[in-house]
Amino acid sequence: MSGPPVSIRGHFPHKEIEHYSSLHPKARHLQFSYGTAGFRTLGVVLDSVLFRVGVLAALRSKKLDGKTVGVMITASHNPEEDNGVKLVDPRGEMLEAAWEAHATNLANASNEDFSDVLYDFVRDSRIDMSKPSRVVYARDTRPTGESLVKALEDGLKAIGAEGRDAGITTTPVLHYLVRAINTKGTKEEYGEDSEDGYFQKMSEAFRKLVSGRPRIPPLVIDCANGVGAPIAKKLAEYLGETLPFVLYNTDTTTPGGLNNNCGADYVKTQQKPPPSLNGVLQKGQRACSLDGDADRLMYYFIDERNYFLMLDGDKIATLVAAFIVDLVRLAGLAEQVKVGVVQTAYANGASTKYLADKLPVRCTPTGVKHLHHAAEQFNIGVYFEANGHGTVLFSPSTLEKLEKHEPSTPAQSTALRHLNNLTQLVNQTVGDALSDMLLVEVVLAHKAYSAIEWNSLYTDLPNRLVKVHVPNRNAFKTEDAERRLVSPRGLQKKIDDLCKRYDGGRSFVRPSGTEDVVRVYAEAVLRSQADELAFRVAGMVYDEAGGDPHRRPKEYY
Ligand code: G16
Repeated sequence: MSGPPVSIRGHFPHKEIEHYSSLHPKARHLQFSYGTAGFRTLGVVLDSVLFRVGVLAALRSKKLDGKTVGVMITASHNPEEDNGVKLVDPRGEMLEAAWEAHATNLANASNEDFSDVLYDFVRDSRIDMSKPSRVVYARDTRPTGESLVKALEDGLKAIGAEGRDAGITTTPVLHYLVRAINTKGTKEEYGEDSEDGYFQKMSEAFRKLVSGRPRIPPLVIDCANGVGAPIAKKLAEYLGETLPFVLYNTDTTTPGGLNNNCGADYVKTQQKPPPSLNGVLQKGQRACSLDGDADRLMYYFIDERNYFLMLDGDKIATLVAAFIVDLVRLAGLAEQVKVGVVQTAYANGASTKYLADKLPVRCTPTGVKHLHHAAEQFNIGVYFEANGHGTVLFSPSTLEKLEKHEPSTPAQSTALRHLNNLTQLVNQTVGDALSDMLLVEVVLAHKAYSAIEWNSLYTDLPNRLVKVHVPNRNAFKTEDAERRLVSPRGLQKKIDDLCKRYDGGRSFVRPSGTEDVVRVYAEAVLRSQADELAFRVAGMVYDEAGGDPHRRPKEYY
């Protein structure tokens, strides 16, 4: 007879938990929430969260029969004073959604209750405490990272988990390591479980894919003064002359430099190159920006008229998806392998139109975790957020097809070889700026496209992204993949009415999951109209949220 379990299996380490927990007390007034990409706030207030995340990661591993779970300490695109932490499941994907709520509950338990709340969680989740527990963790270059690692390690000690410190590295490397560790020795082996294995796998695939093509001109890379800098330097050694890099914003030690006036988010939101690249870029020269943990990528160039043109996540998705569709057709697999694209509401309307004429396109809420799951529904799923976060997923059955398919012509055989190499080049665990960058360079080399030709595939609708600081962003709730507001009541109707007054006008509002702001997006046929629409909607949001009229930002109409 099986009823609800009255006690847990194995030993629950009450004493150790109470001891270590007392070293990492939670401040009473703070509340934490596992958002778009884990916990993210000021680094100095995260000590208790990191300890508890260590405990949770250790338990997640036990729940998954001792598989290795990952923990990444980063706040990615946020300013340097912020930090954050997210968990990575055994295949290198984001933490299962149901556990996000557990993470939030545990992070908010009072110091007195923590041990009991944890005991109840272990019992209710039927976690067998006698199972092994393994966690691999890494951090970016933020100054608060070092002490947060210590807090995390205390969480692992409290449960008796085996920890592996992957040091200072990028988020995508950590995701790669998690999958590589868990697939080691299986037929799905993902690669050697080390940073060297990551570089080897990517650079070998890249060399094969560009072999026989004309020499690639140097690429300017803005490393956001973050962990992308040392990792890009190492990658440069593996690539040698195959793809020369010119690295900028590589200073990871001067306080305040991270993501400051540089990086992918700066470029995307300011719609201009980092000031440090002024006068550096030749007309037509390709440049790109990484973000603070190198999981986002933004390309751009200066055209003949000296205009700045941005090749964002949407442009990357269209370039890559069209290339893959061609290869699938050339390999003789068009009937068996279906390619689809996943975007969010931030995708430029022109990109969606361009893609939807050729391929199935899906829209999900913001957050890689949502796009990733939607992309898994395709044989080959290309997913990118406009902010430059994305990758390509090849389903297990597609990988098998690509391996077993018998080409009937030399052209089919070449296309098939390229596809197989792409599966090695792409980091399929998560968006990866460096892997995506190599992917873009491969496509440009194959198509013999310059940045100008790439950009001319379609013309972006002018758009504007505005951050609005409000007293309580949680008052804003959305539906329909975040395209419509359900609360505050009545605001969506006002936005709809306003949009009708602009040719091609589209705008939506959603609370950020990584910053304490509400985001407003707007696009229209004319640049001036897109700007006006964005700032008008931002003004409405500000007023609706009860923002102080004296602090109403000036540029809002
Ligand atoms: C994270 C997520 C992305 C998301 C971004 C912004 O990126 O991984 O999927 O687009 O936050 O989210 P929000 O608009 O909710 O703040 P990153 O690069 O900061 O880890």
